[in-house]
Amino acid sequence: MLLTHATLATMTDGYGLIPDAAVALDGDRIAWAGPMADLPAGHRKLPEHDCAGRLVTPGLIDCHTHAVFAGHRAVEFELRLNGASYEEVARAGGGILSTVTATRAASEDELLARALPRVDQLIASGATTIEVKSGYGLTVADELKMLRAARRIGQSRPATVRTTHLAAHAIPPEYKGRATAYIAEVALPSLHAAHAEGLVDAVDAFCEGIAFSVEELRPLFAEARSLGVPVKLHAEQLSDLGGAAFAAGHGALSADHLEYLSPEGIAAMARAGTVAVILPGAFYTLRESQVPPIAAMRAAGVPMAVATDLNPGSSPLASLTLAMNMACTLFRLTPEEALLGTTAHAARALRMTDRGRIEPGLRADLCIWDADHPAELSYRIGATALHQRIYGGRLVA
Ligand code: DI6
Ligand code: FE
Repeated sequence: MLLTHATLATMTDGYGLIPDAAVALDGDRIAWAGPMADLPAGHRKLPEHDCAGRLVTPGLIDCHTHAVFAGHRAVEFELRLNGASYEEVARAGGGILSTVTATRAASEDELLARALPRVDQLIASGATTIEVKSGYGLTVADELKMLRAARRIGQSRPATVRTTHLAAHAIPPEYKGRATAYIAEVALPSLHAAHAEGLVDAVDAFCEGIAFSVEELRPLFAEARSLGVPVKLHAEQLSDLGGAAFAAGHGALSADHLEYLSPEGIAAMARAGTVAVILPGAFYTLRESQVPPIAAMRAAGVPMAVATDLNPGSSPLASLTLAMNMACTLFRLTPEEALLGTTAHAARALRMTDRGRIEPGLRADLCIWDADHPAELSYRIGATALHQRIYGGRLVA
């Protein structure tokens, strides 16, 4: 296929804008991209798809979601707006553990069926690659069930799914006060079993006062390293526990959230090349007031990605373009940084070197937008300007 008359944002150097451009696709790969006037004769005979001046970008990448879960937390949302505190909600059986209870009770098929409509919303906002974490099972069997359901999303939809083991997300009631035992008896065995089944693209954990400390996570990250699996970390979301520096010390692909990131954490991430994944949906939902240190990360050259954090508690957000809008308005990212955050930098956060930019040899995952400038993707609130996606070289909805 040959895309013609595209306004191309290659994302190779900032936006990497090319007006009146062509993109030649060969199977599931990009064969050539550049100005129409320079199109090599060999590509001119390909079946043509006229973009009529529309913006064409790499397919968007959501590098942080918890899209597999059962139940919802809308009632808890309402209780909080009627004055209940987060603690009261938790005592009444709400909070993250209510999602764990619902997820344990659901079958793998049910989890898949509930995840697909959410994934369809992400796809409708331009996603072609989606990362999905476990972390609501918290037993060996239930973590495996979540990861198997997550893997099947990629077989059911035209999108690539990366699965992340997040057994160290919360401490279930049966391990209350025994975080170290939980890591030894559930997190490590579930990692081994899931890795043996080919279900683990990365290992993640929640480093926080209400979850796990750096010391408690050491054995998990050591095991991930010995299995050759990359790590990432939910770090500095609600407080500064030194999680980002700990993760960077393990060569982490990313550290995520980062509202309370310290200058030492920034320096460690810059040294290790760890991507900062910015999650404005959780900031917004929790009415957080501490903004991540965007200017300092920018100055230190830390690459920033933007993701939805799609989950039932802190971020029921299923639009990547809305996440980009929030990153700009709430965190002062530029629209160019926001789009790098859902393309080139998101690919890096997933260690996927074959996507996120429009360049010969990379995967032909593209979005065609009803827009003529890439800033429009971040500028609109909620409405999506997606015209069509191309996934693996094929036009798809
Ligand atoms: N940080 C979050 O914001 C989510 N997980 C995490 O580690 C919250 C997940 C939930 O509330 O269900
Ligand atoms: Fe998260």
